[in-house]
Amino acid sequence: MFVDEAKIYVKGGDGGNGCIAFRREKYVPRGGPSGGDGGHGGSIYLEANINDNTLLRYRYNREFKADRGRHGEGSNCTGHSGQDMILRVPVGTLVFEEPGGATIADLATPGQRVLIAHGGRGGRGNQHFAKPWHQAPREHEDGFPGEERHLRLELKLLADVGLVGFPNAGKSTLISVISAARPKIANYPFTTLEPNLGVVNADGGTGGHGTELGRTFVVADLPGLIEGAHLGAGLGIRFLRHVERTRLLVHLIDTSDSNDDDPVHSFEVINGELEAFSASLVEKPMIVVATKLDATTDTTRLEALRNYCKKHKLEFHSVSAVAGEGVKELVRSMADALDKIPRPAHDPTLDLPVGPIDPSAVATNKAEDS
Ligand SMILES: Nc1nc2c(ncn2[C@@H]2O[C@H](COP(=O)(O)OP(=O)(O)OP(=O)(O)O)[C@@H](O)[C@H]2O)c(=O)[nH]1
Ligand SMILES: [Mg+2]
Repeated sequence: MFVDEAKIYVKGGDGGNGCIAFRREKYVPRGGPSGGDGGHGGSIYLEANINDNTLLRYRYNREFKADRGRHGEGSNCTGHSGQDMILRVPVGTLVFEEPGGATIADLATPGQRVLIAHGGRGGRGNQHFAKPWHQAPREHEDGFPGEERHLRLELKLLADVGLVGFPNAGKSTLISVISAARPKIANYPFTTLEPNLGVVNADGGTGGHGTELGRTFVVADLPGLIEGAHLGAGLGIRFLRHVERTRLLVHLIDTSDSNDDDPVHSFEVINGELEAFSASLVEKPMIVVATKLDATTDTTRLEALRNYCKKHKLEFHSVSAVAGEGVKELVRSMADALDKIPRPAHDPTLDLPVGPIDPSAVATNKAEDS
């Protein structure tokens, strides 16, 4: 199941209380205060994990509390600190504060880690309150509470190219021939219910042993759009957030004999839906692709679309994913187009300071995987 939104509650561990104690030992009269400090509470971090691609694990499990620090003890013993907790999220997860919705972090690079809930500091024991004129202090500090927060996690897949179009346009078939992705392909609308990602190599090599790796980019195959999707028709437009971060849209239109819709009208309908989701989507560079060339004997619709694109200065391709015709050229054009479009700059204000991490917590977390 693909889950791209989750709400969680996190709470750093409370600090342990400081202790009141006095040194009591034979032959040591008035041994002085010896109350140890409380341990610090564990903190909670989010970490972008390359092996996750959904927020599913936060669907049922929403509350996370880090360990508290242990209380201080006599003989100046400091309490143990609570273990830090690391929550793994897919790369591309945005973190928002609830309520208010302020953006806290954008976990866009694999392995990136941000601190989302500080553990509370441990309280000081009575040893810290001794003064020359106050040698038997009975004061101590309680531990400080851990930070608590309600957060909303939102996954926006990180892909370079987004495939959009009507259902059955051939989006999944295209991604299956240009990448290793193997989405379900079938001759009925809404075969694809959730986005699929595929890595495409533009310059030939497969990346296998002994082959040259050329330019590579990530393509996202999206569920089909229909007229009125922004009003909830079909699968709606919610999943379009996954193309918000792409740099290039590839718009597929079936101009084969089996589809007698006016391709120019289809093109405009889909563009209208993209615009209804966000104006930024229609401003993205776009390549228009007429699909199923092998099944096209009547080329009037194909030519009408070609002319329309020429008039509107849109790059146009016609391909057959099944027969392989034009696919290589299309892939190369995608790579060429991407070369010209700069990657969006990373927003440095979203880089939260990452505090020291309890190494034992990291070790435990890794051990869980193996
Ligand atoms: N002849 C021919 N058929 C194709 C070609 N590409 C796709 N098809 C067929 O068109 C149908 C729909 O293909 P999909 O790739 O599932 O279409 P889609 O755009 O992913 O559809 P949704 O997931 O429903 O949005 C399937 O029956 C494919 O076999 C092509 O190049 N030539
Ligand atoms: Mg599909």
